[in-house]
Amino acid sequence: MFMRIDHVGIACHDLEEKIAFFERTFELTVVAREVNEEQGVKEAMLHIADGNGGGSYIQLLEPLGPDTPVGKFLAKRGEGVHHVAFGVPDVAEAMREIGDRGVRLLDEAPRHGTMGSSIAFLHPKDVGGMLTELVQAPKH
Ligand code: V0V
Ligand code: CO
Repeated sequence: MFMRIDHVGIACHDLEEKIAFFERTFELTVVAREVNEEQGVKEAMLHIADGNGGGSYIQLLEPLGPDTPVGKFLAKRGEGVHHVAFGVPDVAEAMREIGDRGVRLLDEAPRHGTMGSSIAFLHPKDVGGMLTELVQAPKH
């Protein structure tokens, strides 16, 4: 079902500062930036490698406000790893299969994700404390 790790999402207070840190420290390059109002984030994707069915990235996330998933996370836990996203061939199918296995889905239907992807989240309490995202890359 999982083809690869698509991205690791990292919560931060200052997106521009963290982009500069990742670029100079790890020699990564920003390949996309987006404000996603529905998810309450301003985000940047830094490319790491290309793989089976798509690339792998670091996703840097700055909250659009305190009452958003990343805003609440920062207030509670501070900066750090916020979620891990797995690439799947078909996000709706993966949601059905995983839901049938008893894991709570945080989305009823796939939502718009970065770079034209379709995404859905799984409850962290049902995945060993890890907020998990499913990502289907856009069809070309
Ligand atoms: C909360 N918890 C987490 C967590 N956030 N555990 C691990 N990782 C996280 N990121 C824990 C929290 O400590 C609580 O445990 C429990 O889950 C319930 O959390 P809460 O504080 O009561 O609830 P909320 O209101 O903070 O909601 C948490 C959830 C929410 C995960 C339900 O953040 C959510 O719906 N997230 C999905 C959407 C999202 O995160 N979007 C931003 C990324 P204790 O303390 O009770 O033990 S957008 C993105 O990735 C995009 C656009 C993309 O990739 O394209
Ligand atoms: Co993400």
